[in-house]
Amino acid sequence: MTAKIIDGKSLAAQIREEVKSEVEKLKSEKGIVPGLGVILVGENPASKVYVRNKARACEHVGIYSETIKLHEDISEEELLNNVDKLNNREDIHGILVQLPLPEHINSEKILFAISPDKDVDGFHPINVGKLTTGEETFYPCTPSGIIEIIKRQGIEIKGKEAVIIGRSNIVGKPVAFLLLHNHATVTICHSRTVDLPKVAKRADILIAAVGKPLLVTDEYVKPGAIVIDVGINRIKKEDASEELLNWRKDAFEKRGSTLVGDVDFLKVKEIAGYLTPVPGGVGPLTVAMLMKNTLLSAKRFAQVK
Ligand code: L34
Repeated sequence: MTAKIIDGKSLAAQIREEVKSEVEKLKSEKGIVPGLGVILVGENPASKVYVRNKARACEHVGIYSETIKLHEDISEEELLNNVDKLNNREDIHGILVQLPLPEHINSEKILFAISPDKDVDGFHPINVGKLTTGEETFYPCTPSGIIEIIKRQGIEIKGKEAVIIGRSNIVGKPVAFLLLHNHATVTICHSRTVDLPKVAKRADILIAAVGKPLLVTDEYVKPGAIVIDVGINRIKKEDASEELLNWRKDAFEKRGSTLVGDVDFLKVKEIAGYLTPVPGGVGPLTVAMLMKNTLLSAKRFAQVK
């Protein structure tokens, strides 16, 4: 069996088109343009790419966006001031502070300072609480992107065995709740899980979100399962295997490195039913779901259903 490779870019483009037409409607009917404020601290090259992708997507769907670039050495207090300014602006409906933040800053403190009504990342404890009880709120973008990927393959989640590898607050835990609300039987695995391959192999829906390059091999995968790869790991040429060097020849020649997921793509595609690639899988969905959340926030402020 060879897996269907899921094209995250085209799914994201579909979602963007849906958001775009709703944004146009909100503009023409209510005169409201959704606005997103993104705060980027420091010079992390991956964060810069992701934030640029978010700004581009906003432009595409007609959302106003502002990226506030702050110096690596900024104090916690100054960063909080910047968050507060966005909290108080009427033209900004969504606020996002790109993670990771520099070591000297308490990320929790910053995320908790974002108004829960503008928290399009869904990281504020009020919104985390609502997610766990199943109330409508902003759901974190990567987890809700994963649910969209599964549903848009025409796969029913109800009654399925879902196994998540990774228990982070950003992906593992929230995606577990979303799958549970969709009536999957959910298992969360982590570094202390005994016999991980055996547990993973139970899954009809397997989600890898640990940040360990190529961890999930064919031994972890039940034939026909849908495998969602959330990991984004940059591998330098000197650390790459012979197989990877051949497979990603172009990337290594151009940049001296390549991106791989937590899933050993070449092995797993021979056994899975569906598989997301890295790049071009979950990443673009994360950005698309942010557009959806920002639109939702603007509609809420305008009290539009
Ligand atoms: N606050 N911080 C906050 N919210 C988030 O939702 C994120 N995340 C994660 C990191 N920090 C965050 C993102 O935005 C991961 N993430 C993210 C966003 C976009 C992409 C990947 C991760 C993305 O566009 N990926 C593309 C291109 C990858 C590349 O060329 O480097 C892809 O095809 O995977």
